[in-house]
Parts: sequence; structure tokens; C-alpha cells
Amino acid sequence: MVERARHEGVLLLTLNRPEKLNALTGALLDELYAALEEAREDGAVRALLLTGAGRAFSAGQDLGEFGEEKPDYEGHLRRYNRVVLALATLEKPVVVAVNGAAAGAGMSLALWGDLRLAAAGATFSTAFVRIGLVPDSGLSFLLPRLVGLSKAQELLYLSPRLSAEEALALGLVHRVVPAERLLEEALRMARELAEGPTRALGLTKKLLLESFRLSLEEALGLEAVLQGEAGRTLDHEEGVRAFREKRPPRFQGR
Ligand code: T3D
Repeated sequence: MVERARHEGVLLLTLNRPEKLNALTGALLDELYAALEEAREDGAVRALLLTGAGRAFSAGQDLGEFGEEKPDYEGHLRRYNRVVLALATLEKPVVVAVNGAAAGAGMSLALWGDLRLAAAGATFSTAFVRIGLVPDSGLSFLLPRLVGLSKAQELLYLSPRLSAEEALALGLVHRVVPAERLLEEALRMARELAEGPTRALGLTKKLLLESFRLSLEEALGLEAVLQGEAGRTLDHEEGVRAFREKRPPRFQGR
């Protein structure tokens, strides 16, 4: 259900239930979590790329998973939440290639990518209120921060189906590319990041996430601490040396 492939320093994860529009089940979420934790531990993985197989990125929670049973969503959400936390706290860049529809928690997962590309035909819908649910998988946290409160209100209360171009205009994605070039472009971007100073990129990601909860004084303090850490990396040494020698740097992610 979650396919793994290595492209040098990039780990490509593909949500692979195309016959169900990659709808999310407990089993799929557990596989995704395991893959993310492996990526965290594996020093050879310098960047992650997440996409979906078939015509959708993900239709969100599989609405058939619980059959006629009354679902225990509060319990089930623990599985979503640990995936979201794994993505958000992975100190490696995450590129998401949205190949088709991203709805509900599928949209949430897509937005947790640090850099997000969409195929020209991709669509985005928050979907939750349409089935009487509240936003989850961190969407209530992330969406207002990405698009502002006013737009988040519209997207969450009315749940319009946004085109890739509309998502681009709102800043939900960074690039829109023709469907046939999506994976190639996303891999190119992930490789570029993987060849970069990935410790510094990971620490930058941490600073951005932490900025949501810190005062200015605290943010300045954390910048100083993490700059200290980045300043001790071989990549910083190499970056400065390469600058002086007027050549491209060769970063190692340490
Ligand atoms: O803890 C918890 O578990 C709660 C967590 C909740 C998190 C959530 O994600 S809640 C939101 C769940 N997702 C949705 O409500 C989205 C529902 N789907 C859609 O809005 C649309 O299907 C799409 C925008 C994703 C795609 O639209 P389209 O027009 O390309 O396809 P379609 O015709 O609507 O769907 C095709 C088939 O996929 C269809 O089945 P059929 O009629 O061919 O047998 C449809 O029922 C099925 N499908 C689509 N989404 C889901 C699904 N089956 C199960 N679960 C789905 N989420």
C-alpha cells in the first residue's frame, strides 16, 4: 500500500491503493508511519518525495473502512496524528507531488510537504464538513497559516473543489506542472534538496514549525542555538570554502 523506491538520496513513497483513490486506512497509515520513521533513521535518505498512484493523490479517510460500525474516530486519529508529527518533525526536506485529487486528510497530508508540486489536473478539497466532520490531520493548524484565516474559513466551511491553478494562486502549492512531467519535476526538486546542506534544511524546517508557538525572544534564542549547530557542520565549512574558491559546493548532509 505504500511503495518505497530509492533514487540516490531521495526516498520516494507512493500511496498505492489506486483502485480506492489511495483512500487512507489504518493499515496504510501504519505503513506510511513506518516508512517515515525509517527515513528518519536512515542517514542515506536526505530527502523524501511523497506521491500517489493512479488518478488521485488521496481521497482521505476510506469511508468504507468501518462498514456499518460506529467509528471510534478519536482513537483512530492517533494513527493520523503520528503520521503528521512524523512528517512535520522529520528534519529532512519533504517534497509532495500531488498527482490528482487530494481530499480531506489526503489534502492535509499533501500540505505537510515542505515543497509541494501539483499536476495540472490535480484538485484540492477540504471535504470534512461535507460529511459532518471537523478538519483533522493538522489542517485546522496549517491551513490558516498557509492561506490566512479568512481563506481558511471559506475552504473549511464551504469546501470548494480547487483546481491546481487556484491552489497555486493561494500558495497551497509552489508549482503546477503538466501531469506527464510531475514525477520527473518532483524528483528533480527532491534530488536538488537531497544534494543540499540537508542538516541546515532540516533545522530550518524546525525553526519554521517552532515559530508558530514561540515569542520573538524565544524564536531569536532558538535561531541562535540552531545556527550554532549548523555552524558546526561540515556542510557550512564546505559552503564557505566553495564560495571562496568560486566553485559549486559538495554538501554531505553533516
Ligand atoms: O479518524 C478518522 O478516521 C476520521 C478521519 C477523517 C479524515 C478524512 O479524510 S474525512 C474526508 C474523507 N474524504 C472525503 O470525504 C472525500 C470523498 N471523495 C471525494 O470527495 C471525491 O471522491 C474525490 C474529490 C476524492 C474524487 O472525486 P472524483 O469525481 O474524481 O471521483 P468519485 O466519482 O467521487 O469517486 C470515485 C470512486 O471512489 C467512487 O466509488 P464508485 O462509485 O466508483 O464505486 C467513490 O465512492 C470512491 N471514493 C472516493 N472517495 C472515497 C471513496 N471511497 C472510500 N473513501 C473515500 N474517501
